[in-house]
Formats: sequence, C-alpha cells, structure tokens
Amino acid sequence: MVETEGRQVLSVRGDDQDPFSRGYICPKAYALKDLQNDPDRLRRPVRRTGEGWQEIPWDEALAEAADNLLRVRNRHGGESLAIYLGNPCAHNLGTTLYGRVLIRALGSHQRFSATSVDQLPKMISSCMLFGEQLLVPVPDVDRTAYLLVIGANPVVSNGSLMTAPAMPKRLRALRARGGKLVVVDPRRTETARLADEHVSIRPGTDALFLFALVHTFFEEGLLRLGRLEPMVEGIEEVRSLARSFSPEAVALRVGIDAPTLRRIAREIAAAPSAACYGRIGTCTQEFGTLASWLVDVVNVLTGNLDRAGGAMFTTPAASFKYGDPSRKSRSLPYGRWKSRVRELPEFGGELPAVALAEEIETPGEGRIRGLVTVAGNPVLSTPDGARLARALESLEYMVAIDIYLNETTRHANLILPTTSPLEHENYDLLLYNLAIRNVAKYSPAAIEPEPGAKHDWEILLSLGARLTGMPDGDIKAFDDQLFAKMVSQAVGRAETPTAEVTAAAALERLGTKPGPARVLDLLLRGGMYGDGFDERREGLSLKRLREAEHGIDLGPLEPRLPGVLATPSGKIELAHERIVADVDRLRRSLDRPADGLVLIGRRQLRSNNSWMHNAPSLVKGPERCTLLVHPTDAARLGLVDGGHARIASRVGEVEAPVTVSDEIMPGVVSLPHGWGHGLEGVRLGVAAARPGVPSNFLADPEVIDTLSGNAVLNGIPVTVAPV
Ligand SMILES: Nc1nc2c(c(=O)[nH]1)N[C@H]1C(S)=C(S)[C@@H](COP(=O)(O)OP(=O)(O)OC[C@H]3O[C@@H](n4cnc5c(=O)[nH]c(N)nc54)[C@H](O)[C@@H]3O)O[C@H]1N2
Ligand SMILES: Nc1nc2c(c(=O)[nH]1)N[C@H]1C(S)=C(S)[C@@H](COP(=O)(O)OP(=O)(O)OC[C@H]3O[C@@H](n4cnc5c(=O)[nH]c(N)nc54)[C@H](O)[C@@H]3O)O[C@H]1N2
Ligand SMILES: [Mo]
Repeated sequence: MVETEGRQVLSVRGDDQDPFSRGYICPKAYALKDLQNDPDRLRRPVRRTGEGWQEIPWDEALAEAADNLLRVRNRHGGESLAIYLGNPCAHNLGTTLYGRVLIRALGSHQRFSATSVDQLPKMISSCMLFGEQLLVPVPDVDRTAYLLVIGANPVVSNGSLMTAPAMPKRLRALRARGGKLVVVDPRRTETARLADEHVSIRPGTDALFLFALVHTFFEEGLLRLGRLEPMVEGIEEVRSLARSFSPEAVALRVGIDAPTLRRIAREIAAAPSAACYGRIGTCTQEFGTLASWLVDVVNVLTGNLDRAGGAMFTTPAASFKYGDPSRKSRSLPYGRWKSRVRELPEFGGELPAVALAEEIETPGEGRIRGLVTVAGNPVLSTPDGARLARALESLEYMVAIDIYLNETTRHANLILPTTSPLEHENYDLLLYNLAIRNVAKYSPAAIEPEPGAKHDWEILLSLGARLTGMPDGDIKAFDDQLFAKMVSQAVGRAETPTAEVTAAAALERLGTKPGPARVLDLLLRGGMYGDGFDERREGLSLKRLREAEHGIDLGPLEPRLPGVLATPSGKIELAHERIVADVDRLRRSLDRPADGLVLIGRRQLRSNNSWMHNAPSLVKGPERCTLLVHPTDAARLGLVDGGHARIASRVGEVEAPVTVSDEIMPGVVSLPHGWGHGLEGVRLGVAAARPGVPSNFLADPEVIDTLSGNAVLNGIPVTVAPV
C-alpha cells in the first residue's frame, strides 16, 4: 500500500487484507520510496558526449537510437545487433509483454538475458520432462509434510521459482504442524536456521547428492509412483543411470556421509507428502541441468509430483500457454542455432550470456557491433564483468533502456530512462506461474508519472516501430496491429472458454487504448478463470481485478497432470536423451582430486542483485560486501575478522574485508554479488560511499554447465591471501 501526496511518496506499507502477502512486506518494497525520490535516477534521455552526459528530448533520443542501430545493421548485417534483457524485465508487465516486440524488430539471433545466469537449467529440464519451459513444479509449502530445500534461501529471497511472500511464517507453520524442513547448503543460511536440519554440501555436487537419493530409492525398494505410474516414461533408464551413484560412492565428494544420505532418502520416501525444491545454488553451477532435473526425478519417483503437499503446477489466471491444447508435441526449443564463436546452444530463442563478450570481441561475419540493454547490468551480474566492460567499450553503438547510469549503462551512447515501479501499473504475469497458491492481483500506478516520462513498453514499441519502418514510430498504429494478431491467435480455439468467441467480438470488448492493460485483459478473460469475453458471466476480467483492490485468491494449487503435459509422448519423459548423455560428465567428476578453496555467493535481504544500492534505507548499517571465511580456513590462511583479503581466480582479482564465521563450511568462502559500484563513470551517489567489490570479476565464462550454457557462479576455484 503506497500513500502519496501529489508525486511525493509518504509511506509504503504491507497490505493486511491481501490474501497472499497477509501484510508481509519485503524491505525492497519500502525502498521504492527511496527509489522514487532518488536524485540519481534518470528522468530524461541522456547522450554520451566527449564532455560527459547531455540531456536530450525524447523524440530526438528515440530517432537517434533507431537511426544508429539501423546504421550498424546496414553496415555489418542482420546479426551485428544484439540485445540483453535483465532481471527486472520479468517483474514488469510492460517489459514482459513488449520486450519481444523489440527483439523481433532487431531481427538478430544474438539475444541474451539474465536467464542464463539464473534459471536456464531449470527451464531446460522442465522442457525435457514436461514439454514446456514454464512448467516448473512449485513446492506446496503450505501443505507439505517434508520440505527439502537445496541451494535456495527463501527466507531472504522470498522464493523465486516458488513465489511466496512471508516465507519465514510459512516455514514456521510447516514445522508447527509436525512437518520437517531440511536445508542443503554450504552455508548455514537464514533459512537453515529455521530448519530441523541443515546439511552442508560441497558446492557443485548437488547432482551427485540427488543421484544418491535416487539410487537409494531403487536399491531399497522405496519407489512410490502412485497415480503418476501410467504417465511416466524412462524409469528403467534412470535406474541404470543411478547405479554408479550410491551414497557410498559419492559421500566423499559431496561432503555428506552415506548414512545421512540414506536416511534423507528414506525420510522423503516415508513422508505422507514431500517436496524437493532447488534454486540458484542448484542452477548456477557446473551440473545445473542435471541437478535441476534430479530435483523433479525425486518428486516423481516418490509420487510427490502434482499432489497436494508435493511439488505442483500453478493454474495462473493470465497465461499465454496453459489450457491451449494446440501447443502440444512441439520440438524442443534447444540448439536450433548455436553461438558463433563457441557454438553454445540456443534455448528458447536465446544464447548464453557467458558468450556475450566473445561475440563482441571476435572479428568475422556476425560479430556484434551494436547492443541494446533493457533493465540489465551484465557488467556486474555475469562472469568476467571486467572483460565484458572492455568489450562494451569497443561497440560501434550501444543504447541502454535503464533508470540509472551504472556499471553497464556508462558504456552506452544513449540511455533511455523509464518510469519508476511506482509510476506504472503492474501485474506479476511471469511470477504468478510459480506462485504457491493461485492468486491474481493488479496494482495500478501509485503515482502519476512526471510529464513526458515514458514507460518501458512505450520505448520498446517506439524503437520497434522505427526499426520495422513504421513512420515516426507511430506506436498506436503499431500496437493495434500487433494486438489484433494476438487476439486472433488467442480466441476461437476448441476446448477453451473462448471457443465460441470471434476475434472481432473480443477486440471490441478489449477497447482501443494501446499498452499492456488490454493485453492483460485479453489474457485474463481468455484464461482458465476468465469470463470468456462475456460481461454477464462470472469470471475474471481486468475490470473485476481492478475492483478487487487487495487481489483475488483463486485457491490452493490443484493437480494438473496429465492435462498440461506437452512432451512429444504426452508423458513425463524422465530420461530425455540429452540428459542421459550428460550423466557421463557427472560420473567423471567422481574421479577428480579434491578441490581447494571455492567461492560461492550470498544474497542479502536488503539488497537486490546489482541495482538497489543507491537506496539509503537498504545500504545503511555495517559493511555487507565481505568475504565469509570459516575459522579453520582463516587460521590456515592467516586471515582475521575485520582484516582484508585478496581473492584471486583464473580470470580476476578483488579485495574485500573478511568476516570469520562458522556459518560457512570449511573449504568454501562466500562473497555477495551485485556490488562493485566504485567503477569509473558510475553515477550512484549513495552506492559510491559503500561500493563493495564486483564478485563476478572472479567468475570464469569458460566454465559452464555445458548442457545449458548457463554460467557457473557458485563453486569457483579461488586463492585467498591476507593484504
Ligand atoms: N533480498 C533479495 N531477494 C531476492 C534477490 C536479491 O538479490 N535480494 N534476488 C532475486 C532473484 S533475481 C533470484 S533468482 C532469487 C534467488 O533465490 P534463492 O536461490 O532462494 O536465493 P540465494 O540466496 O541466491 O540462494 C542460493 C543458495 O544456494 C547456496 N549455494 C551456493 N552454491 C551451492 C551449491 O553448489 N549447492 C547448494 N546446495 N547450495 C549452494 C547459497 O549458499 C545460497 O544459500 O532471489 C530473488 N530475491
Ligand atoms: N555471482 C553471482 N552473480 C549473479 C547471481 C548470483 O547469485 N551470484 N544471480 C544472478 C541472477 S539470479 C540474476 S537474475 C542476475 C541479474 O542480472 P541483471 O538483470 O543483468 O542485473 P540487475 O542487477 O538485476 O540489474 C537490473 C538493471 O535494470 C535497471 N532497472 C531496474 N528497474 C528497471 C525498470 O523498471 N526498467 C528499466 N528499463 N530498467 C530498470 C537497473 O538500473 C539495473 O541496471 O544476476 C545474476 N548474477
Ligand atoms: Mo534471478
């Protein structure tokens, strides 16, 4: 709830009547006030000149951006333009719906996003298992009897691939009703502290850990597929794959003794219901896809997939895909093209972010010479940011759609700023696909945007129109054209609530105002709970959602199988050939010599990736960008609490203050990511006082999860010495 006076934010509070958040509010939401009032936040387009940054009018800026991108394309060809979309794109209705407009208009295969430094392995494994990248099972936290959390810290992150406010309360409730919470993490995290049991694990070995559970299920006769039985293919292959990964075989490498591994397997199998949940720690590592896949293999083999208290699929109120029977049996959107230099596979139309710098640096046909970033800060958030920064500087042209002059956007020729989160409407279109209940809430803009300010979607449409040759970037005409096409594809399909609806009738009811609201209305009304474009019927529409100020609770998750499966066989494909082929790489890792010291990350409650460190309410208090070291390692390395350490990897070196604590396991050190605001040319006054260091200057873009191309941001070999 945001209280305002004119354009001034007075307060931001939780909403007690919101059925989902129950009044809980994350510190990042309080900080929206700081963000709104931040004098460093850009409000007008700025152009880089020899003497610094110059404000220019919008029309001039948009024309200049489009002209320069077209110039690069004319000179160097269609593949010379690239785009990088950052994480806030997934939280903003405008970018979620209109990002693709600019992507298409650029017309190049050089598309990158934060997905490949995040959940890409999970999307690939979901595609292989269930046939659709957004079919990611969500732990039914409010009803489960046993929750196994691997490489996630939901008490700090609020979930992520399980969207849920007030996680601490929900986890305490789980234990209060007699359930068990087990956390597998190299650090005794905030979530681990609330758990019944914390199990330390060597970074990067989760696939081995999970295979040991699967091995035990087979060996000890613990398989219970229940109603899933006729829906699953490939069980015998999984049995044979698991053979080499007995608890005894993996224990040393994983750092967990065999009896504990067996006990956890038996507990999961015996629990009345159980959910296995893996997140960043299981994705951004060397065996990210295998670990992500195995999380769901555990859920399937114990009969916990798609049942109350297990891992379930949401039924979102607005979605492009669900309930659409015509989308079945598509081929896997994987490897249809490869990156030019390293031949990494495309997935879902994107290439891995680890390839961005080399694609800019390496001469030849198809070299990237022009770049658009949208709400992304890859210099701080992707591996070897120092090298990427040099590469960005060598581009012929770069435009950033962003609200700050930061580590990445400082390299742009032009920055196009957007309205702030409080100045535009919102609906969490993507995140609701991963919510632990079926919910829907629409938030109107809390504050009138400043006169002349532009929303993300307006900028994306305008650039898209100009690049496609629409006169003067007429966004109304362009949007009408795109929208009409969308409507005609969305309605009139057999077996959906809109089977009887014509495109003309739907269009008429959806109005003529361009922008994300009418697209949302289309998705809601044609969706699973929609009114089917008939106002007389019960059912959702944007109008009804607007009236429900506190949001609408559509109930707990419901079983959805086999209806939502979209694999070629129509079954859960437990042993996809690409997965099977990658298991050998994992098996070979068992023979490696023990690693030395490795680095992992650390998310913090009052921090949001790289871009909220200019909010005074978030950065106050003691220095947080510190290297966490176990006391035995500190003693061995000569490090003291409060002293300084130099951390070096194959690609880089940084210095950070040291915190000695046994919350981290021996042999592992931890540095939070997203800091490092002391780079030249950054305009972040508050952050500059406490810049921290860029942890991703240590991450190595050559070390990846080879199946997905996802970055390895955890388990980076480092050496540490006192300074
Ligand atoms: N306050 C806050 N909330 C956020 C964000 C934020 O920056 N700040 N970011 C948001 C975003 S973009 C995302 S993607 C989500 C992420 O959500 P989470 O994944 O829940 O968040 P993390 O804290 O990164 O949790 C990863 C955990 O994995 C552990 N880990 C590291 N390496 C390994 C490993 O090899 N194996 C295992 N088992 N564990 C390992 C780390 O110690 C850490 O506790 O959070 C979202 N929420
Ligand atoms: N070592 C390590 N690295 C990590 C991670 C980790 O756990 N460890 N986590 C990874 C994860 S999960 C993620 S998601 C990525 C994030 O990686 P990125 O998405 O590349 O980076 P962010 O820090 O989210 O930067 C967001 C940018 O968007 C701008 N911005 C904010 N709001 C808006 C808006 O409404 N509109 C526009 N146009 N711009 C806006 C900000 O100014 C900032 O420049 O980082 C990854 N990097
Ligand atoms: Mo993320």
